Order: sequence, then C-alpha cells, then structure tokens
Amino acid sequence: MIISKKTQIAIIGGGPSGLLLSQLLNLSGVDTVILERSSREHVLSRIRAGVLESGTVDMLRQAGVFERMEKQGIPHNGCYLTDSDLMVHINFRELTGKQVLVFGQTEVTADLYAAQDRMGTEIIHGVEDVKINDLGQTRSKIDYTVNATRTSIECMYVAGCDGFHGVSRNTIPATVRQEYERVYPFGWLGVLSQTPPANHELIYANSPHGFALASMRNENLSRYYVQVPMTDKVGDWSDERFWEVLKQRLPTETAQSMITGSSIEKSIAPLRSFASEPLRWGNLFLVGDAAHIVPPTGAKGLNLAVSDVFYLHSALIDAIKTQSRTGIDGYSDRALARIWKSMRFSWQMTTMLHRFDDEDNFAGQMRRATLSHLAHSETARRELAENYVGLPY
Ligand code: FAS
Ligand code: PHB
Repeated sequence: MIISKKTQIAIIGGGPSGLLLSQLLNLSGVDTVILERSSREHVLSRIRAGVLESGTVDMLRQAGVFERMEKQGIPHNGCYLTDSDLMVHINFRELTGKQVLVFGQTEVTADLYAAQDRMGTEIIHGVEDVKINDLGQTRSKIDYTVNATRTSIECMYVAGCDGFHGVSRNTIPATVRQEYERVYPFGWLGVLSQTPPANHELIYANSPHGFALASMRNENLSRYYVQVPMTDKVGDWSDERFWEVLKQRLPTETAQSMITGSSIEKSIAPLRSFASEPLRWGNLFLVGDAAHIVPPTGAKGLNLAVSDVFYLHSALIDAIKTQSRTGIDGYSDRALARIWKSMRFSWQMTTMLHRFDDEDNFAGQMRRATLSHLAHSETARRELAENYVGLPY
C-alpha cells in the first residue's frame, strides 16, 4: 500500500542546502517537505566547514538563524599564507572592507534544524530508495521507502540538495549532463582538539613537506589539517604523529608556541574539483554539493551551496506565488556563473599551496614565486581577498 502526500516543493537532502532553502521558502509561505537519508544525529555528527562568507552570514540572518552565530561566531579580518620563511598577511578588511565569520557548519546545521522544527516543517529521516519521477509534467512525484513503507510525494518542484553521493544529479540523463572533474592525488587529514588555536587568524601553510592549515572553532577548540597521500587511513595517524607533522609545516614560531592535546575528531577528506551542468532538468533543480564539489582550500564548499540557495529560493517563490518562470528558467546559468569563479579560486589556492608528488622543481619555484608576489603586491592580495570573503551574488 503506497501512502501519498502532497507539497509544493519537495527537498531531497537535510544538509545545510536543503535546510536553508526550506527555511527561506517556508518564511515566504511556500510549503516544503524534506527527505533525509540519515538520522539527524548522523547529519549533526559531521565536522565540515568552518568559515562563513559575509554573504552566507546575511542569508542566515534573512532565514532568522543568527542568534548563536552572532554570539559565538568569531569575525576574522584576515588570514596568513606561509612557506618556510615567508608569512604573508591578507588583510580582508583593509583590501575589501569585508570580513568572514568563523562558525562551524555543524552549528549552522543544528540551528537550521531548530528553526525548521519551530516552523513545523515535515523532515523525514531514514528515507531509502528515493526515485524522482514525472519531472516533465506539471506535478512531479518522488517515491521513497521509510520504515519499510513505500511512500510517494506529489509536488510542483524538486530541489536536489542531496550532496555528491545523492540521487538527484544522476536523475538528469547522462546524455544531457556535462561533467567536469579534477581529482587531486592527496587528501586532508583533519583533527579537532580542545586546545587554544595556534594563531588568532587562519594559517594556510605551504611547506616543502606538504600543506597544513591551522583553523579553529572557538577560543578553546582548534581545527587543524595536514595534506596526506590518498592511500593513508585515519588509523595510520596517531595524535603524536599528527602534531609532529603539523609543526614541521607551520611557521617555526607558531609551531614552538602552539598547545597540542588529544584529538576529539580525526578524519580524512578526499579533494576534488567537480561540477555538473545543467543544474535544472524539468521540475528538478540541483543545489550545493549535489551539483559541485570544491577542494576545501578556498573555504568555498558550504558558501557556494548558500549562493545556490540565494538564486533558487527567490526563483521558486516567484514561480509558486506569481507563476513567473523567469527565475527558474535562469537559475542554472545564474548559479553556474558564480560556481565557476569559486571553482577557479579553490583550484588556484589548492595548486598554489599543495606539493604534488610527481611535480618537478619548477613547480615548487612557481609556488614560492606566487607567495612572494602576494607579499609584494597589494593588487595580488586584493584579488585573493575578494575571492576569499566571497564574490557578489
Ligand atoms: P551535504 O552533503 O552536506 O548534505 C546532503 C544531505 O543529503 C546529507 O545529509 C545526506 O545524508 C543526504 N542525502 C544523500 N543522499 C540522499 C538520498 N538519496 N536521499 C535523501 N537524502 C540524501 N566546505 C568548506 O567550506 N570547508 C571545509 O573545510 C569543508 N570540509 C569538508 C569535509 C568533508 C569530509 C566533506 C564531505 C565536505 C566538506 N566541505 C567543506 C564541503 C561541505 O561543507 C559541503 O559544501 C556542504 O556540506 C554542502 O552542503 P549540502 O549541499 O547540503 O550537501
Ligand atoms: C575549517 O576550519 O574547517 C576550515 C577553514 C578554512 C578552510 C577549510 C576548512 O579553507
């Protein structure tokens, strides 16, 4: 027996993309249902992004999700790029008039869930075998199984917010999809530790031994990453080995003064650049990691998902409220224009700061020359700062 429901917008995926889109649509009186594969606990156990662009902060404020962000978020006016003997400060505030906010994606997601609960939105966890049908009809249908019961939702539009491994992107026929990919031959081993941050601002370190990043979540919670071969497993890395390698790659003064401690989370994330075009197929719209993946070097992943939501939420509200199709017809091209610029910046930061195993000595010189140019050119620093704080929507 199939149970059937109806809604205006069905959202597949209860990560930051799906939750933020649903919250903004609900605030404008548009009805949504969210289908999420995992439990809420599992979604909230993921440690991911840490830096919010100013546009993301504005969107979360518009969604009414700002109390904790404003209280606990740490404004940052700059960051450092270093190699063995050079430490270049990129002063966002001076170069762009903007800043970024350090506030973990996990906290953003938790606050979005709380806001959606207050809204009374139906969020169905533990869904399996999701199938998206009738995308070319006036109303589409999503079939799924939850608690061993096959269920279907009839809707006007579908938002595919189900991440890189979701079902939405592959619902668009392979003959229609154009995919672009660069898989990097290394990953990031990330550690969360209840220790004071090594520096008051982020340090992106390019060293002859490989990349490292010193970040944070608050004044007693630090987030660090080191570049590791893709063949490494978390079990290969004791805390002692991690701290030793991290210190080897950070500036000497930072390494000597930093406080280490036990890891409370340790994971390896692969690095890839990926984009799939178009973002729309009939009534289906792809959002966030369902459509694109960027290496975390530019702190763009979560922020790019938010700019997709910015473009799509207003387009869907227009389509539902005024039957105007201009926004939804223009969504894919409009979102892709910003996606590709962030894709470029993330790729540039990754190639500029990571050591590639098969590289020749020329590549190492190019990385050092890039850093030296940043040290001596305000124009170069401004270009990096404009991208880091977030390009206009
Ligand atoms: P998400 O992947 O977050 O959410 C998709 C949701 O859809 C998930 O909850 C999933 O369970 C659900 N889903 C999947 N298939 C489904 C199906 N068939 N049916 C129903 N639900 C389904 N970005 C940064 O800016 N900085 C970082 O440091 C950073 N680190 C990262 C580390 C890792 C390991 C990963 C994977 C990503 C990282 N990112 C980082 C990028 C990350 O923050 C994403 O950009 C962000 O989570 C995008 O949000 P969503 O588009 O909502 O996708
Ligand atoms: C993080 O704090 O997790 C973080 C910050 C900046 C990045 C990537 C990750 O570029």
